[in-house]
Amino acid sequence: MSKYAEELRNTAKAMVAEGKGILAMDESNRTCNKRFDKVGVPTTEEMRRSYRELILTTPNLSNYISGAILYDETIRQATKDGVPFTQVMKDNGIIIGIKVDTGAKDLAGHPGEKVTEGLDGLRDRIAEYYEMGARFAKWRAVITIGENIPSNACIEANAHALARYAALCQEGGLVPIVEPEVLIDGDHTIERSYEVTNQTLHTVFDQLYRQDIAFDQMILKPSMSIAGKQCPQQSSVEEVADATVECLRNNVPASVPGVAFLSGGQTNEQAAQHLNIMNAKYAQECPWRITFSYARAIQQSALEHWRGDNSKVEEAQKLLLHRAKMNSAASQGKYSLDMEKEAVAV
Ligand code: 5MM
Repeated sequence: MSKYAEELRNTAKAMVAEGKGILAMDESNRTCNKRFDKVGVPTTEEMRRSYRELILTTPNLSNYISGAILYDETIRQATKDGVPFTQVMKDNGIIIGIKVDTGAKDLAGHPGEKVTEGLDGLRDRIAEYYEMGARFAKWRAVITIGENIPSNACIEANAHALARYAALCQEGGLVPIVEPEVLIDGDHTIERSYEVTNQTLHTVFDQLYRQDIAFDQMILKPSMSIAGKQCPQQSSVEEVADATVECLRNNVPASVPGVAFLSGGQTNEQAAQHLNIMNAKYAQECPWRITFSYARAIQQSALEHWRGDNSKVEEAQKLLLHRAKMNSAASQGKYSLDMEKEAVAV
């Protein structure tokens, strides 16, 4: 048992507290620059710092957000007035999280498939992040659906790495967010998405069990069971919610405190609606909290409004807060599309 067991249990519960979700702002420089490029923001370290300051200084963010996942560059940065971001988060009651994987790389011998790397030196990095105030971590595995993929080799290699990462986190005092993402890209049906997600979650929990992970000291960050973006037959909101919850029930131990979804390229409204129906329909019968750990479905409208213009910071923060509020409502089954009309005066 980890010497941090009690702290880990308490942190995991706080991460998925009623009405709260996790803000993913852990884009690597490459991903962040890609998002900046699309909206014409210069891809410099200073612009990434300014953008992350905009996010972390959003007034009242902690009403809806329990914790935020940072990237290595971000956890070392500070506001323009010199206050470390970690201090801003502590002052605002937002738990500090850190992405510790070093990215999804080509899986040898398996064209079109990826395996996530980052185990080398991870024990020391975890110790450093803990000292800096981090209390949870994240590692994302990427599973692609396509012709004859995913292979068992891909699912197993990623599940094994996730389990070894989770063990190191629990040893070092960080709650592991275990994120096996089945990509939404492609023309696969919802049934195929369910099948692959089911196999992936089954394999991941088998590996977590084999590595002696304490299930009550971790958070699962899965993708939803949903038709591929290019599939001609798109499912209803209810079909996605039903398939997703069924898949979780088949695989996720009751002692896991929370399931915090990624948005995976869904629109803002889709991500909120799916989360909402899952909660409205199933929250009472599910043992874990069902909430969000969205990046794009919280940040995108703010980024598009800001576009690097500092006179727009306050307005962008209102847009960001609005999305956090919508998803908070969805995590309690209290969201409706009408709420999108709530005045966001920008
Ligand atoms: C799937 O991506 C995660 C959730 O984001 P969305 O809600 O937008 O799907 C996110 O935490 C992701 O891991 C980072 O944004 C991207 O990290 P990399 O390592 O790919 O730069």
